[in-house]
Amino acid sequence: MNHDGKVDQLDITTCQRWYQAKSGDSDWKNAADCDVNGDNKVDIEDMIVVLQYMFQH
Ligand SMILES: [Ca+2]
Repeated sequence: MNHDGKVDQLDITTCQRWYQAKSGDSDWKNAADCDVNGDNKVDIEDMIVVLQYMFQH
């Protein structure tokens, strides 16, 4: 998410900043990194995916 090659607490923090951003927002280009499931919005589902990823690795 922050392009350091791993998922960690910093990514959670970054994505919380973009929480509820969606495709079409002026800053979507940045927020899109946090749309990990690719449904064109950043919501709780993306947070869950990130959290699961973090705990699995
Ligand atoms: Ca999403």
